[in-house]
Parts: sequence; C-alpha cells; structure tokens
Amino acid sequence: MTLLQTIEREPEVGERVGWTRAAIAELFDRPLLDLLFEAQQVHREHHPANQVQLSTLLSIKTGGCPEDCGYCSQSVKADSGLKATKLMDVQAVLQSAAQAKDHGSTRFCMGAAWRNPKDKDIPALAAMVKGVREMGLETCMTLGMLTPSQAEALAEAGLDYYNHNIDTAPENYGNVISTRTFEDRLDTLDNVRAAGINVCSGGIVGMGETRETRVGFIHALASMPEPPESVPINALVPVKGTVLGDMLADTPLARIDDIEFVRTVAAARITMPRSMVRLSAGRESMSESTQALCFMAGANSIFTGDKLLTAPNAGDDRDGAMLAKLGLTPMEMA
Ligand code: SAM
Ligand code: DTB
Ligand code: SF4
Repeated sequence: MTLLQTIEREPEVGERVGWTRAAIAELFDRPLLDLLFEAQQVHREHHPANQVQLSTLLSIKTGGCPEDCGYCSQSVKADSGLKATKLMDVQAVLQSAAQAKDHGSTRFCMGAAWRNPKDKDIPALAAMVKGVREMGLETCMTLGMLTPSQAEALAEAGLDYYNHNIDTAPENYGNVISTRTFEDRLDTLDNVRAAGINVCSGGIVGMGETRETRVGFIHALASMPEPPESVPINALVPVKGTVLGDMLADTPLARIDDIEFVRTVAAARITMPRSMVRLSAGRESMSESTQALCFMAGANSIFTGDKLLTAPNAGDDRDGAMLAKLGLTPMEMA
C-alpha cells in the first residue's frame, strides 16, 4: 500500500481536513495579523504555549554524496570545499550525544550524506540508535532512501523519528534535484511509516521559488493521509559552490522575505495542527524579531548548538539569551 492509499485517520472534532491548494493560498493571502492570530490559536489548542522542543544535529557521515540536490554543500556536484568523511565510530557519536544532552537537548538527530545506506552499515547505525536512546534522548536519523527492511531494522533498534524531506512542491522537485524523483521520496516515507517510525518531513523555502510553489509544498505535506509528526521548515542557507547558493549570490533579491517565511510557518501550523513545526536551517542569519514571529506563527521546535550538519547555527549562548528574552522554555521529553 502506498502512502496515498493508506486509509485516512479520523479527524479530531473541529479539525479542518481536506486542504486544497486554493484554501492554503487563501491563508497566505490574509492580513498578517489575522494569519498569526489564527495560527497561535490553533497552536494553543494542540500544544503547550511558550514551549520549544530542542534538538541537536550531528553529521555522522559528511560530504561525497552522489545526489545533486541544488542547495546542498555535501553533493559531489557542489564545489563547496567540504572534505568527505567515512561513517563515524559509534563511540564518537555517543560522546557527541552526551554533550547534546548536557546542553539541554531532548532529541539527537544523526544525518548522513548518502543517497541510501548500505545494508552493511545498518548494524553500526542500529548501535548508535540504541546507545543514544539508553542515554534518555529521543533519536532521529536522516540517511537518504530506505528499503522496507532497513526501516524495520532501525525501528527495531528503537529509532523514534526519520527525517526525509519532500523539500518543495512536486512540480518544482525536478528543478532542484535530478538524481531522484518526488515519488522516490514518498516511497521512503511509506517505508518509514509502515515500520512504525515517526515521520519528520518538510522542506526548504528561499530557493527562488514562487508563492504558488510554497502553497504547493505545504499542500503536499498537509494532504498526506497522515501528515508528518514533525515538519521542518528550512530557509535556504546559501552555500558558495552549490547551484542555488551561487544563484542567490548573484540575485540577492531572490532571498526569502522574512514575512513570507513567517507566513509559510503559519500555513504549516494551521494545516497540520498536531505536528511539531520545526524552525530549522537559516536561523543563524535571522533576526530575533523574525524568529519571535515564527514562534507566534506556531513554530515550536529548533536545532540548538553552533552547527547544523555542515552550516553554522545560532549557538547555545545566542539561543539561551533569545529564549530567555521571549520567555520561552525548553519542552520536556514526551
Ligand atoms: N542525505 C539525506 C537526505 O537528503 O535525505 C539527509 C541529509 S540532508 C542534508 C537533510 C535536509 O537538509 C535536506 O533534505 C534539506 O531539506 C536540508 N538542507 C540541506 N542543505 C540545506 C541548505 N543549504 N539550506 C537549507 N536546508 C538544507
Ligand atoms: C532538516 O530539514 N534540516 C536539518 C535536518 N533536516 C537534517 C538539516 C539542515 C541542513 C542545513 C545545511 C547544512 O548544515 O549543511
Ligand atoms: Fe546528499 Fe542529502 Fe545533500 Fe541531497 S541533501 S546532496 S541527498 S546529503
């Protein structure tokens, strides 16, 4: 059974389902304060107010990726100067997870620059999941495409979440990546769901796309039979040597407008009320005021630490000061 064929879950009383592109476009078109007001109301119906979940990322295998994602520093097609590494040792990963826990993180996300893991990598990956879980952290991995048996093996090891982004609207996918299709992405998400792992899927805005594309992106997520439990909204981090990073360096006006970014977060919150909406890449160059608007719009999860996978992140000191200033507190583990 494919993701699109799975039986729709029962909606909650009062929950709006069956989102059309037109209805989502109407959300984007609203006066900003009306949009923010509704987003915050929806947020408070389903999530604790003023709380933000903290996750930490670690690149467990960096660079040398055969895929050609136009935004990514880790693609072999990018001239980003990144040194490719082998899969990290389990012990080194666990050390890094212990540090993340000390810094207040409740979820540890391990990312590998692969098109897909090889079956021979699975035992080491399973050991990482087991070890991180034993520390009392939630686990997340993002490793590229998974077969059903790989997803089952990771589920058995205790993997809580799998991140696999649809990245953009289906009709724009081929403009960003040519080495795989949107359908390939959905197939892996099906395998992850079928194995009983929570789904984390979102994408990137600020790749020079149109408003209509952003509407299509949110629609593709919200119209899944079961929307992802976690929805990362990344603002493109323009990396020199990547197709999109170089394109934006030449046309700075193509960069996403802050308010348009906030509108995208609000649309995700309203259309996927029960999901965690993750304010992901791009915070490093975002003002505190824009981030505050994103929290108002329903974002309730961030990546902490001074590094994402390869790109810089805001860092614990800056984030600690911002959360204190906004009166936001870290969410305890579920
Ligand atoms: N290789 C795996 C895959 O692509 O599924 C996992 C790692 S990949 C780096 C995870 C996600 O990070 C991508 O799907 C993309 O949405 C996001 N990402 C990568 N580079 C980015 C950038 N420069 N700016 C914003 N988001 C980025
Ligand atoms: C996601 O959507 N954003 C995170 C996580 N999933 C793995 C990664 C962002 C990567 C930003 C670019 C970098 O660090 O290389
Ligand atoms: Fe590879 Fe993932 Fe980067 Fe695409 S986003 S090039 S699949 S590491």
